[in-house]
Amino acid sequence: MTALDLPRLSRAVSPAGNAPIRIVHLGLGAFHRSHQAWFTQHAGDSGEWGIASFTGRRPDAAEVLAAQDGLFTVVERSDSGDSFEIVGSIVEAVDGADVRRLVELVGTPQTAVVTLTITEAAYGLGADDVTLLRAGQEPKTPLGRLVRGLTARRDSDAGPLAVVSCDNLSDNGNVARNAVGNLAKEVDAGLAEWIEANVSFVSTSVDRITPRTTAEDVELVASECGYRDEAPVVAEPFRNWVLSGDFPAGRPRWEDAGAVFVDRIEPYENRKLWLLNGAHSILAYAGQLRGHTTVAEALADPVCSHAVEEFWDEASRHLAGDDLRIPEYRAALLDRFGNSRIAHHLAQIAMDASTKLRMRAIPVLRAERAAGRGGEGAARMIAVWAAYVESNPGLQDPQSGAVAEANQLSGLGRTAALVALLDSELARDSAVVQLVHKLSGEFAAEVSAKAGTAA
Ligand code: CS2
Repeated sequence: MTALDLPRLSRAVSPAGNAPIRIVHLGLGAFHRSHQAWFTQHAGDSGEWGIASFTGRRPDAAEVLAAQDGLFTVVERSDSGDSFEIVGSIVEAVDGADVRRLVELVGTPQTAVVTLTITEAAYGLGADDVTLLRAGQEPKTPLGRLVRGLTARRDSDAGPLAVVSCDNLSDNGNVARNAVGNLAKEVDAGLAEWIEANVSFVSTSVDRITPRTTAEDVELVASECGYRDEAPVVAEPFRNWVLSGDFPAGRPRWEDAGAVFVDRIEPYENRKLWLLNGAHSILAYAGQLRGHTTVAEALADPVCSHAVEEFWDEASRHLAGDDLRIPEYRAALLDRFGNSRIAHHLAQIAMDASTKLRMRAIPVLRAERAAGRGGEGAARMIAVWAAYVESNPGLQDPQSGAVAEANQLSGLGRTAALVALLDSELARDSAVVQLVHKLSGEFAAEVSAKAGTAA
């Protein structure tokens, strides 16, 4: 019997999930499924909370999921083995281009929460959408589409709701508030006022390492579970969700699944963005330059792990509060990154550097310099990116044009132009530019020496 003879996962195979839609999600991808969908399934009142999840640029993920009634398998992958669970909290999977359906759902009082995983880069765009929204045409970006949905909600008097950003940005609730508010203001001042009064922007810190699903994972689910799932998602056992803000129309009891609600999110957010994501970015550029493919491989290389520890020492000085338990958090990260059964590809992490490093390197670099220190660890994160884009000029980035222009320059001018994409003030500080330049040159020289020895 081959996998094709097995029944396709659907409600005929598993009774999981058929809750009424009360959550709308923008950004249907693997992380949304291993995180928010998983937490919703594990809330004590999950039977009352179904998710309608919309894709971003392409319809594919919605088509595959819709063909299996929204159901998918979470493969929880630890060092010692895999466990499998069918998640049924996504009750409708929709092509993001179906703005009509989004408008309908956001416009109904039953919808209480809109969650977002639209990538860090998507909070900065929208100029084209202003024109489209003004002309009454269908917007193309997730936030433009959300603004259209919120217009419908105001017009139908459907009441307040919560928008929950689950992207790796510091202060993501406020970033979302400003991005949505500014877009709305350009289109309709009254709408911006309505949003200000009726939409609660919740800040969150989200965490679960979720590598891309492979053909082997699809095969594994078929052989272990006895059904065919074209869209399983693989994730580490660890998961974490810290939230701060109001839910004026209610929310699932995510705390039953381990989510934590706090008054001040900043320390948790910084801990995760700097220690986990910051280390990821160092490993992505330094690791690939040194010939590694996955996080676990890069971490096993002392040059890379030393750079991570050095950055962690710096970042930790600016993470105050005993409840953050930094030593334990760092030890847990080493375990999580070292999980060699999770093939987390460095190339996936390397993308969108200019947005990511602004959150991951710059705050630590600034804090170190304000304290009278050099900030070598944070500067090295920028330095390895600078070295990486020199040999990989095609790296996906929202500022790829500006990266290419910087690459036309040489020496300190090039380094300053790259730093300017992250922080214009620091780019004018010659000590910072010189430090990044020196570290970058040293790293590139070491890599080519290694390549020379290997040849
Ligand atoms: C990673 C994150 O791709 C990246 O930039 O650092 O996706 C990371 O794996 C998640 O934030 C983990 O929760």
